[in-house]
Amino acid sequence: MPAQHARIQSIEEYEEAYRRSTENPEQFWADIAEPFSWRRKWDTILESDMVEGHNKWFKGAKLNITENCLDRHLATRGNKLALIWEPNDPKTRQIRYTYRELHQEVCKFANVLQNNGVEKGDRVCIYMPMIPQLAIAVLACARVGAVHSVIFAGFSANAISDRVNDAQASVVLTSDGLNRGDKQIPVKRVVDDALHHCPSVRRVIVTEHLGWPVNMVEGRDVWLHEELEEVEKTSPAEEMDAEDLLFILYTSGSTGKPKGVVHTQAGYMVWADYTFRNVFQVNENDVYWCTADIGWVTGHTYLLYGPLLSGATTLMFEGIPTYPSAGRFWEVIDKHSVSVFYTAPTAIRSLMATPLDNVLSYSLDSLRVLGSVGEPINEEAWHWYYTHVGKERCPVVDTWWQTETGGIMISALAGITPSKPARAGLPLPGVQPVLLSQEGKEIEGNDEEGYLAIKYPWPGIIRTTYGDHERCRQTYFAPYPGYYFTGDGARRDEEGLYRIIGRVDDVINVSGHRFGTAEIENAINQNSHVVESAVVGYPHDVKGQGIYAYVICREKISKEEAIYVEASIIETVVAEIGKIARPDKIQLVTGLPKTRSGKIMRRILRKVAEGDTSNLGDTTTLLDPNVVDEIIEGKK
Ligand code: 6R9
Repeated sequence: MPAQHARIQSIEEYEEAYRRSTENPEQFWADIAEPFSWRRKWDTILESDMVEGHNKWFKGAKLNITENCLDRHLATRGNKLALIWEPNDPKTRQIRYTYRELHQEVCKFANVLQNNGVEKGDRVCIYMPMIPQLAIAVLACARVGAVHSVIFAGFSANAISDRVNDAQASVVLTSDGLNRGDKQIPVKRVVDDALHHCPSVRRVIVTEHLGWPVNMVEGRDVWLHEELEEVEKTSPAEEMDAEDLLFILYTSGSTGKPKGVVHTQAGYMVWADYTFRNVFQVNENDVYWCTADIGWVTGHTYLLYGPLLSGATTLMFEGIPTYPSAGRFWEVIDKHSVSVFYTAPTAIRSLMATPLDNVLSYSLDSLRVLGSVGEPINEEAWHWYYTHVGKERCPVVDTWWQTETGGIMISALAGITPSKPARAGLPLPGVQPVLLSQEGKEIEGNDEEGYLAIKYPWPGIIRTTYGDHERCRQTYFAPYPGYYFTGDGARRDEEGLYRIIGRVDDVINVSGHRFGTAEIENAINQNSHVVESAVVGYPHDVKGQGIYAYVICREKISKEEAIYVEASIIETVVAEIGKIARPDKIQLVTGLPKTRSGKIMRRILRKVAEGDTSNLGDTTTLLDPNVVDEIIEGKK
């Protein structure tokens, strides 16, 4: 029998765990799952069809994930800090919750949800800033068995209504407003706009945060603090089946609208906990800080579920890295003695661009482990992070994973398996990565490159795309039947460590946020000036990739008019998706390089956007090769 939630502690233990996870995966995961708190154990460990994309883990088991995040810890960790909340403005009050207090807050919120008619299986959309009530709301949904769908609070009203309608949510949780650096944003107003087009929503529960007056719709909207006045302090957790839905999280792909990635109860729980514990090597006294917003998958798995499942202390930050100064991250680390810090390369690069004193004036003594996620970390950023933040004594874990994988797939285990600049490293136990050729043949050996796919299911694998399993099958399982296809290209270096190269599909990664080029084009095309557009990514010093849009307008636009037209296009994208998808460069063109069959040759557009026009490759299949010269001349 393995020890309670044992952790891999040496390279030999890693190798042994990896071997066991491939030789007998079912026994391996049964052992890992054993110490959780189950209302009923499973009948089978895994039922899998990797051609159709049907995977069921721990079938027949019954549980509630919040009993594992909270109740299970009360006896031994009741007075331990579970959640530390650091506000946007360092001069205002931080808030701390012990496990006992967080448990009570979640129970109270769960009772509010039930008093407002939320039942097991209902979808609840959450559009909230990074305040404690967001974390509590997510857990409260899980406690009552509602499916949470968190929408990042930077998305526009249109993006919200698309997501609310796709999930047919009956309840929306929001706040009056949010702080972002020196700005304040009226969140409730955005929700009100969105809900004009959402007939399924019958209740909106509003958290007071800024104390702003908001419009409350009679019969639909209620204040959280008023609802909390009358509720009980305890709430029995709903008993869930292993494969009941836990959450939906929308993410962009190469075609169509964002899709609702679905994760379920037991597999996600086991995967979140296992990966968190082993990658970050968190100890009982650590203070762990993941800077991601709960609106993204990193916030779900590694700010909330992973740390709480492991009984760790997790820090939640409302603000941004540059407010009130570019030393804010480092100040928070010193203030709370953060020992494990997990952030994104884009944040590191933006801070690298500021004077070094911003980081050197903090001690950062408490740090022990550093993590990176969201996009490839370039060597320069890796070295800066390792040297100036980690003082060359903290291992850097470069964690590769995706919304669809639920948790970390390829990464060093801090201080145990090799960590090298620009390498995610070795796969976690349970993960069987392969490199495929375009034809789908497995590429053997090291020092090779190919499409990254996973050949065996792991507990956190995507279960479906909400309401449309065919889309899930088409996107992830049909490209190479029998494999989960990641959409990323990768290289296995001489030592067998994986290096992620980037997307091989029409997805771009801007500051760690995924967008489909088609999604941004659709938004641009909503603008009344626009006939057609083509969007590509290009290398950007801070964001990783920037958004470059080529746009054909209806009428001829003079140089003077162009400024206004471009501003209007940006406005349209902000309204359709949100500020995070704003194009960095817009080039008005009269034509796009198309083949005779009408396909846009994006390869050429990418080259021009990169500023590399020396070798555009074969352009003989173009309908009108002159278009290319015009585009090169007009490059921004
Ligand atoms: C967790 C998360 C997933 C895509 C993924 C890949 C890129 C994430 C990375 C990385 C290189 C890393 N990505 N982590 N690329 N090294 N350590 O980011 O999920 O938002 O779904 O994005 O991000 O391209 O396919 P998600």
